[in-house]
Amino acid sequence: MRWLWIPVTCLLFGIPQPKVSATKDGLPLNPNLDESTEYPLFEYEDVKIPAPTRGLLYPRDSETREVRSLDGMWGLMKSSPEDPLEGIREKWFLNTLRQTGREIIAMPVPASYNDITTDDLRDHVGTVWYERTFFVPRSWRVNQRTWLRFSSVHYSAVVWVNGQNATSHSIGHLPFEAEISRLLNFNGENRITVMCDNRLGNRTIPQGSVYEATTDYGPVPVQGYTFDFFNYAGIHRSVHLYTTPLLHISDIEITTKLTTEGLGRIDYLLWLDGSQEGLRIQPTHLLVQLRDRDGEVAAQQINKAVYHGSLLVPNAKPWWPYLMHPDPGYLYALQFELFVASNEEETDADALQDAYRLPVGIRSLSWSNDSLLINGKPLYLRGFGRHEDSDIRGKGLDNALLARDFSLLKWIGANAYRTSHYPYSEESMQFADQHGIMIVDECPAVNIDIFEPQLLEQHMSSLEQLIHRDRNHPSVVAWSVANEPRSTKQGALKYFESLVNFTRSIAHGRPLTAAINASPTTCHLAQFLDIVGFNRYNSWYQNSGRTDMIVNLLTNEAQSWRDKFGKPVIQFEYGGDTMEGMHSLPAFIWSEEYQVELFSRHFKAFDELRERKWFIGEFVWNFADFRTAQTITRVGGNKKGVFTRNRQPKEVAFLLRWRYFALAKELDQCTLPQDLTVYISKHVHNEL
Ligand code: BDP
Repeated sequence: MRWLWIPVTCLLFGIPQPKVSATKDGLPLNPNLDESTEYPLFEYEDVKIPAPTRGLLYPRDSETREVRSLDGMWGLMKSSPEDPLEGIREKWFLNTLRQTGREIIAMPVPASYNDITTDDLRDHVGTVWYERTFFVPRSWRVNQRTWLRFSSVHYSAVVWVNGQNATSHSIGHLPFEAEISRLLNFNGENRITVMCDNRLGNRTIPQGSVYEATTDYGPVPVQGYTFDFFNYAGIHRSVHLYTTPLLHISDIEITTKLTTEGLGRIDYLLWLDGSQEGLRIQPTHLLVQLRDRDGEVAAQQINKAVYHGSLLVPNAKPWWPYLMHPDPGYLYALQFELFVASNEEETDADALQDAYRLPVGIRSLSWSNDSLLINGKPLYLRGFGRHEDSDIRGKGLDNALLARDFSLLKWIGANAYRTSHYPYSEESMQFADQHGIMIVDECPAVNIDIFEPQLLEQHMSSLEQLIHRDRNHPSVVAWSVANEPRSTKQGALKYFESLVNFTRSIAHGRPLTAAINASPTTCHLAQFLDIVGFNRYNSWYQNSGRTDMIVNLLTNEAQSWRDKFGKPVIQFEYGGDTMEGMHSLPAFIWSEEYQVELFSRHFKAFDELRERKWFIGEFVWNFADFRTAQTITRVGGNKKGVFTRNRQPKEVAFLLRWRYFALAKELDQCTLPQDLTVYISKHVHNEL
């Protein structure tokens, strides 16, 4: 029997279900999938375009708003894998989970739940229930609205506050929120209950399939998936409560430009929410101030139009990527103050209705058929594919790890990374803005395979939510619509044409790309993109052990992508698994020496390609070792990291550091770090 399931959120709220035929819906998506199977082409006229997301501004304190973290220890209870919806039937959310009489364990938030305990929770398939209590101050009752915001729960979540449904969401790695003012108890304790479901099916992003394994103890559901990272689950990022005034700024969209004369321009759109019943407050005007790093006002205006406007910034300090300028990642604070006053110029504290400050980098981004440019200067991206992954906490947000990763990125001289294979934390996007690290921002569509309209709707929604979340970040230089989809299949053509057309309509000034592993002659996706990205494992999955074939194979392939599509080309993945501490001279696969040799031959190919002008970047796979599902090709996980899982360098890290700084010096005249070379002898100057 195959475990046929539909998203819990649909069951609960009566969202109409797609017609499910057992045989078709049950098409397996697991490692045994027959790659040659072709599926019928679908007519996409019926596909529902996702409605624009609104709200979800990152929670920030201000004189009109208060933010509280609900991070910390929560309680967690598993439901039976054979009956994941029993808690819904039995209404577990109406009472404390303790009332069920089952075991409740302490579970940190944020964290994946998988690697915290010593039992079978790691491989649990189905639902788990989280719970915690909290208080809110009485002052929040008067003229305030209270919002509950989850930065990410993987894969889907249903949320209750004091037993009443507050919200639900599916697709991991993306934020969601709800106003909960009416559900709160201001005179005592409050309780949040979250049901989290980790199951992936044919219509989830990414796809997977739950099948039944026959074990010595009877049948058990098992989650199958083809992507190469562990399907960690749980409340992965922070949970916040925050308040807003009754009428407040609910959403902001900005676009920046920089002229060659150094004049900056910020266009903004604002959304206000005053949707509470009986609310009759009308804003009179908006005071917009742009403050520089020292808090000085660089530009300002009073705007009676409120919902949109433009600021001109003379002598703007541009946002530059790391190593392209001595002062990279320059951010201003764009301060919006909304007034309800008798006089349309009045800006005193009593008339202030709401205040929100958005960090803003001023830069222009443009692209052509040959290049990608920031502030008119062509970019050469040098960086990594990465994962949010670490020991014990899995995919849980960890600020110490985040800070360490950015130290390493800067130490090694990288100027970019791709958020392979899903949106990364909002905190990491803010870090990237601050440090000038450019982001190729990828949606969670990894290895998608069965191209159906319902999948397309989810896929479009994941991109819509991602773009909505990240469109104001200066660090985002491209959207990646997928990683290694089965883009040679017949159904892929229509699917990707629809997907890309939709994404282009909301792309907010960024080019579209993807990480493709098909070939230029068979791929149905590349023709729709602005930048062609490919993944290729020369001398690893192909021609293992033969580093002497890399230069020809790689330069020929890149040239074919260029010849076929006439677009800028980038390599998003190359690399080889390397066991830290394993040595072999001459080099042998899995040794540190082999990784060094393999990288060095790629550098040679990249340098030949750079001369052809349309080759715009090189990304290593991967920044650090990471956990995968259990398979005989992975020793404790994927070991293609330049750094180990606990963020220490392998031998290749020092070579890559030379390479990235050499490129930065050649292209952007950066100063080399003092410790790039070590003293050897007075006759040898190991300098670039
Ligand atoms: C690529 C995938 C990536 C894998 C990598 C590998 O995009 O997710 O981890 O291969 O096999 O095809 O190491």
